[in-house]
Amino acid sequence: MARPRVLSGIQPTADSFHLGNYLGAVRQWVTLQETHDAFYCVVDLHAITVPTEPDALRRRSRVAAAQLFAAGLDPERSTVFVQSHVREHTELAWVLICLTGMGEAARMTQFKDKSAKFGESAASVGLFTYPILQAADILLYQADRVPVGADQKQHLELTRDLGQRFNHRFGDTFTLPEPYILKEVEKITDLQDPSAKMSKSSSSPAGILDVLEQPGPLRKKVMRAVTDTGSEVLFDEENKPGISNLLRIQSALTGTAIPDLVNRYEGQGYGTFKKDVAEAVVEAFTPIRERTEKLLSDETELDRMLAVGARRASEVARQTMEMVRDRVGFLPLA
Ligand code: AQP
Repeated sequence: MARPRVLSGIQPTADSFHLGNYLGAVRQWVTLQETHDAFYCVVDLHAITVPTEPDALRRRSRVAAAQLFAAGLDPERSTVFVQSHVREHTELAWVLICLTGMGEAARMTQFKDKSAKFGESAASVGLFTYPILQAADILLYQADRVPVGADQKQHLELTRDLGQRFNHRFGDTFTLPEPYILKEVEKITDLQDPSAKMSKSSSSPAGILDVLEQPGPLRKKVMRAVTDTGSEVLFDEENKPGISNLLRIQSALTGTAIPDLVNRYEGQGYGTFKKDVAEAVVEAFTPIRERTEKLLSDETELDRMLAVGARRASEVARQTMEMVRDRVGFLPLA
């Protein structure tokens, strides 16, 4: 029997992924390649929905791809590619845009949050249609599952709605995907503001732990993470959001259940606990940083690996788009 298919993407919007991207998404991607037919892309078309400098985009796209391989994606088992290399993403997005209501798109909270930064009238139409391009990314590959953090739940619902609408109007074409969200790591929060998600674009440097950061700054940031009043290491999202976030991180990185961590640090205060969290972060990130640096030292080879991924992805995307063109009523090219 064919393996279920998984697809996910990550934006090349910074010079490093952060701990939220890693725990909420990339680490799951690595696990899922064992049991799924896996497609993972660096979504550079999404990155240009906010102003982007061309050289930075090129650099960050390679850095993103290198981190994916360095984190454990195996090019033999996973199809890793850059979104703009597969033209069908934008083509399908257009068809889906024409099926989306204005009100439906306007309800997407990520647009509201991100456009608030520029002022709604200065935000691009691309930012407004971002979730529809994301729906195209997923439906194009007939994905069964999409591993993401909690922030993407609403976009996944839109993807299912659009897939269903297309199927209903034009005949069965798309697989309807299920989100794959690990509750324990669905939202890693900012170290300085535990009410906000850790984010490439909105966290302050002190609030974010970058995968490619050196051990020194990583340790410092964990030690300076906002903690809550009191001195006991307890999991209490409401009254101790800072410590609870660190417990979630420590549990995910060491595989130790949160109640066991709470027992271990009983009576020890925040200092010892934070030191151990810092070590767990350094231990997880150091090998990924070293492998990323190695991959980036040979751009020709990295670009070749991405070209292999793009060819495999294009094969699937082309088949889906052929079906879509025919069903929508576009004339075949004679
Ligand atoms: N804090 C987080 N906790 C858990 N999962 C997270 N993800 C992002 N932040 C957290 C998940 O990482 C994947 C890739 O994210 P993305 O780069 O496509 O964009 P994003 O969700 O918008 O992440 P950022 O860091 O906030 O990026 P910018 O600032 O560029 O928009 C997704 O699966 C996401 O859920």
